[in-house]
Amino acid sequence: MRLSDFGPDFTWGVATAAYQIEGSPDADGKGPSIWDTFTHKRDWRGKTPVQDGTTGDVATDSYRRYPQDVELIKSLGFDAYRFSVAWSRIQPTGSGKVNQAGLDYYRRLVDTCLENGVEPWLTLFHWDLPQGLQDTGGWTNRETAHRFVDYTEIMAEALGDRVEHWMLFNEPLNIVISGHLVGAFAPGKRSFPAYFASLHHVNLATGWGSRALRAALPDADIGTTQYLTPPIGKGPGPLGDLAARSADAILNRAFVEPIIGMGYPWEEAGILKGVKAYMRDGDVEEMTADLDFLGIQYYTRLQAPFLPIPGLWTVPQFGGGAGGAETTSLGWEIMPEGLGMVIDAMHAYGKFPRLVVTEGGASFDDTVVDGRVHDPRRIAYYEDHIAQVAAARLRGIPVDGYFAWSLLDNFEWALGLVPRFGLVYTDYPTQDRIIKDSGYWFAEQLGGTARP
Ligand code: IFM
Repeated sequence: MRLSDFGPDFTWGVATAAYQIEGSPDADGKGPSIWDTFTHKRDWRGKTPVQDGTTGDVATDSYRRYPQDVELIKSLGFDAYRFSVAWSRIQPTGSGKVNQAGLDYYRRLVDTCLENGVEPWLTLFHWDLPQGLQDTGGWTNRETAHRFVDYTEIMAEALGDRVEHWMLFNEPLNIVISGHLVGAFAPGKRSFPAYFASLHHVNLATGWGSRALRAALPDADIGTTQYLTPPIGKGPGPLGDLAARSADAILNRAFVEPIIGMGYPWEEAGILKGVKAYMRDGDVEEMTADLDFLGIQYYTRLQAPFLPIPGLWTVPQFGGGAGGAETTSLGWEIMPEGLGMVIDAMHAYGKFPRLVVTEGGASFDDTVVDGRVHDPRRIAYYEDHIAQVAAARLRGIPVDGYFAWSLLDNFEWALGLVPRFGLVYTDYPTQDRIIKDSGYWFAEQLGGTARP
């Protein structure tokens, strides 16, 4: 299989997110986000919630180095760049007055992409909620969904003339479960009420935001992205099946089904009935989004040591490879066929006109040797996962894009700077970018100019 076999209408892109790459946390009037607050928190032992104690204060310094990054994308042969906007650069407290300097930054970034023949794919929300909104409850407050609509309208008005592809949310699962139930991500909440409320309000914001975008930009290509996993229960026989079904309801269906008009799957996971306390009449219709595509983000399957009692459930784990399967440096099982499974599952709803793989990638312990980074396992990872996309297309499923996570090594949230997901190695002390073999692999196939 060659990447060119996918034909000229298939989009090949790379993805990043604002907090993971930009740095410059208070440049040009930016307000603090919940990730600025979270990464600077200390517990009584002086420990931060980030494993290696780092923050996104500098990250890959892309707020200042974006021209170089866009040139890199072009040299690797990609035709699209998926990035996110830091809401608190646009509205420093999350509501009210617009910060023109913040808007200007994204306008410059978009223009630089267009000048380089790279199509901008803009994600409105990739987890960095303005702290000002967190101070009034964040996603546990229904008002935040209204503020998201205001922000969406501001962005549509500012960049709608030059950005065609829009995504509302990045992986609501991580906002809701990692951020409000497990507490491993900002805002670090650990409560069932926070989980239920944030789940519902993010789903509501997806419906409202999609219609606001459509009204402002009738010709735009509108999507949203979901973290998806083919959960496979650990228990034996029927108990394992029960665990798998409840995991599927909690991890996948609770995020996908509300936005396609199906409401919450509480018949499979009774615990989800907790959402009812936050629902108002008509919300099932309100959550239903007007989408052109669903963005699929797939990395691994989550192991589900779920208690096999409907409604009772423990936190899913990133498991080591089952039966000795290969894992990435984070211990995530490498299971390419899982991508085919989630593509099939999303297609089976019959509700998404198109599917796009908006993220896929792997962290390995890359090192620089004589100026080169040899990462054959990442190349194999991409080959095997992209083969799943090719197979899905042969089954007649309209998957028409693939975005590699990530352009360059960056700040991996609660794991800090240690994990390396990039096609390009970031040497943090110097901020030098070194193209890895996987980057050259894409460049060679996509007609990019980069060569070792
Ligand atoms: O780095 C993240 C990204 O922000 C969202 N999707 C998963 C990636 C790897 O963990």
